[in-house]
Amino acid sequence: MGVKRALITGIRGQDGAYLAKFLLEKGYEVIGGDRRSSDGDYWRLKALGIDKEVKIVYLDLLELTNIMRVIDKYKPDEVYNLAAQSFVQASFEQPLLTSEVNALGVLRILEALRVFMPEVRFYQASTSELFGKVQAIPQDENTPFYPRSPYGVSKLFAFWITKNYREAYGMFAVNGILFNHESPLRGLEFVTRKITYGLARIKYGLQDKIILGNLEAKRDWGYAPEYVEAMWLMLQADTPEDYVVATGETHSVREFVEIAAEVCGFQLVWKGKGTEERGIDQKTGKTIIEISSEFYRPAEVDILLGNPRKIYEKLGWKPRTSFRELVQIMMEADLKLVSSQVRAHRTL
Ligand code: NAP
Ligand code: G4F
Repeated sequence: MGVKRALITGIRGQDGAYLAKFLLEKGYEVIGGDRRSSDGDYWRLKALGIDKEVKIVYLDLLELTNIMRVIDKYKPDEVYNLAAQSFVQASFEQPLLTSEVNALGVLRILEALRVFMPEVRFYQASTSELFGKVQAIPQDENTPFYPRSPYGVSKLFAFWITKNYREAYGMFAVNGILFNHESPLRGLEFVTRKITYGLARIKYGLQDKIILGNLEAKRDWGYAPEYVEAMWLMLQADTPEDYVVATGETHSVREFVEIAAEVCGFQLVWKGKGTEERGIDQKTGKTIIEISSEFYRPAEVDILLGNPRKIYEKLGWKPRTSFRELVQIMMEADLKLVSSQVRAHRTL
């Protein structure tokens, strides 16, 4: 068999970059779908040293004919649909756009594949947000869904339409129900990276504090490079099935802040309650964390905790990085990043 070709939508995102690197190392030819933006900056691909190795094509999930032409032209063996409006908070502000991309966008790809390449292997980036107001703890493949945001509801449609095309047309189309996964390449709007980048900037005197929302929310946080391996494994399986991908541990936003602050060298103590609560660095007496209702969600997902037993038993996948190691990796990467930004600014 010749070189395998993979099409990754959302190539400019966190997972797109790690998956592209992983597939290139496996000898794949990687076509990266980019919806096109005015900056044209592939900083994540550059950070991984693969910006020259990925063939970039313009691919927007809003436009069916665009998707059809790309699929017909490149005829990929595997399609990984990672493109999405992926920020839950923004989905409350842009519910229609979120649904156009995350729900109908998936149907557009499936329709194009049904016409041009029904034999393809298709991965849909489903999410633990489907469990939302959780109906059981921990959550596995049999736990009923109860999404809590326009994002979650849009991904619910995507989950079921993927399953429907598998059952109706016999396509190899699967859902990876991935719990939160983070890395130094995570977007700055997500809470983990907001914390590590913000603390690094405070350390270097570039900002005074970070303003957060609900510190009690709990997430099952894993390390992104390991999660893209699970995506690939799902497409190599003998039969198309849906899998939960998680660590099996849950931690609060508060715990994340505390470990990141410790790695950063702060002595964090909490004072006050609710939106009046403050995180103070005992060494300097300065407030470095504040709370604002601006960052609370209209409907919150209080706790996510996944059970990854099925993917371990059937495909041999398991997480390798602990929660503390994850925080440490992200915090150290942001300290290095901000330090290099400060040095670059000084030499200007
Ligand atoms: P991400 O960093 O936000 O990347 C998503 C990518 O989708 C971005 O590069 C974005 O392009 C692109 N995109 C947005 N609208 C598009 C459109 N209309 N057409 C084509 N591309 C579009 O997200 P991620 O963390 O890598 O996550 C990858 C996927 O997994 C997403 O579908 C997300 O919902 C899902 N997921 C993520 C997690 C997690 O914890 N990371 C967990 C479960 C599921 P721009 O770069 O131009 O904005
Ligand atoms: O980092 P977050 O924005 O991620 P969230 O909402 O869990 O969604 C991420 O994971 C999903 C998988 O479960 C993906 F499907 C989705 O695409 C995305 O990658 O927020 C995590 C928690 C929330 O409970 C939020 O209320 O942190 C809480 N939080 C507290 N303060 C905050 C903040 N979140 C953000 N973004 N910013 C804050 O200041």
